[in-house]
Amino acid sequence: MKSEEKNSKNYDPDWKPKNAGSEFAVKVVKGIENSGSKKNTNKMNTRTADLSTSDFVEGVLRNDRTILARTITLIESNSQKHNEKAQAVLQKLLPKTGNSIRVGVTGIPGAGKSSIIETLGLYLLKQGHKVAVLTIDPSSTVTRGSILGDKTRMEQLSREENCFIRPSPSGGTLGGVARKSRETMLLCEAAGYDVILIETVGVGQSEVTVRSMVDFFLLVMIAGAGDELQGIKKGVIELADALLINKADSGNEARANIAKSDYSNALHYLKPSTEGWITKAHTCSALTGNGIPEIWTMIKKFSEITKNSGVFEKRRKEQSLQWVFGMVEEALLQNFYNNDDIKKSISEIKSKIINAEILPTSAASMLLDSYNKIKS
Ligand SMILES: Nc1nc2c(ncn2[C@@H]2O[C@H](COP(=O)(O)OP(=O)(O)O)[C@@H](O)[C@H]2O)c(=O)[nH]1
Ligand SMILES: [Mg+2]
Repeated sequence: MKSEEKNSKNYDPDWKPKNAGSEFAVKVVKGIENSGSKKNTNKMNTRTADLSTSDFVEGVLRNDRTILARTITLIESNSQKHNEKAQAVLQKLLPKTGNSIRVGVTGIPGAGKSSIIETLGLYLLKQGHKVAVLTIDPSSTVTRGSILGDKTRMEQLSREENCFIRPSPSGGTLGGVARKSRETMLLCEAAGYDVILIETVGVGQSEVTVRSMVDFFLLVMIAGAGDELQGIKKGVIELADALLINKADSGNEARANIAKSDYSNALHYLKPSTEGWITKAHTCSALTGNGIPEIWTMIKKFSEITKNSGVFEKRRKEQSLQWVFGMVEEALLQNFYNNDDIKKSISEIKSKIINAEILPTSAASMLLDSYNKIKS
């Protein structure tokens, strides 16, 4: 792997099947990581330096997969120089974005998210769609692109010419990971992918983040495991547009149906995630494919209903605003907490707060006052 990486700009992803030949279409372009290795950064510089903004733009528009992957690497870079170029590319591509249905898939590890994406993805390709699969995993700072630690699940899908799979960007906060994924989503749309599937790891905040970037949100569950065991909170169920009880196969069908009716009952008392749409529970099997075409029928129906009512467009607009202010908040917080004077004040004030020598409100005022002084 090492020498292969050295000699080629692209390398095969971890999940490439052992005996796959040239029909294996997916390549991964090495991204910028928090590995501390200068070598990587230099490599990135030489690789991107020879491409102009219009090279990137035109490459993405004609769905040149290598250029698309390189453009994603460019937006994932943390360097200021790359960032400016990335923004210029995105700005030019903006009119070509938005023409897709964006679907988020969440659920605990092992529920079958990747398997469902693979079965659904293959089905969609047969229907003539072009499918991009992204993953969001804020914890994958060093794994360099294994899909949420599961290397085998999308073997078939990753061989397909009309499918583009991009693992979670590495490094940084959830906000940083989400920004990169949002921009990657736009690039994929500009390249003509009309279904974007985003897999998330269920680690609290990431579901909320993915909900804020998709049109339709699927929650994958398994029968027989209690809610607590599945780490599924009421709040997460309320984010979902559909609940999928997966693995309804191999003698597990009856339990899946019981879970389905349990959740259906519970859903009556919860607020639906999308205005004008009733969230329902369904069973499916990624293994046999049962219930998978129905997921797509449901998503199409959802799209039709929400587009007619204006809810679809309204949500996308709100998401854009949320995105902007989310980035502002993230930048402000970083600016505050990374400031040396503030760091010093915080460490001084901490013990006073803990020992109840000072009121929390006064402590907050003091910190903000000193921040305002630094800024003025
Ligand atoms: N029997 C059965 N097993 C499944 C099904 N879907 C996934 N699995 C298995 O469950 C495990 C976890 O699946 P995976 O897709 O990696 O889950 P993820 O962590 O949610 O992405 C794997 O061993 C799959 O083969 C299904 O529909 N039926
Ligand atoms: Mg997975």
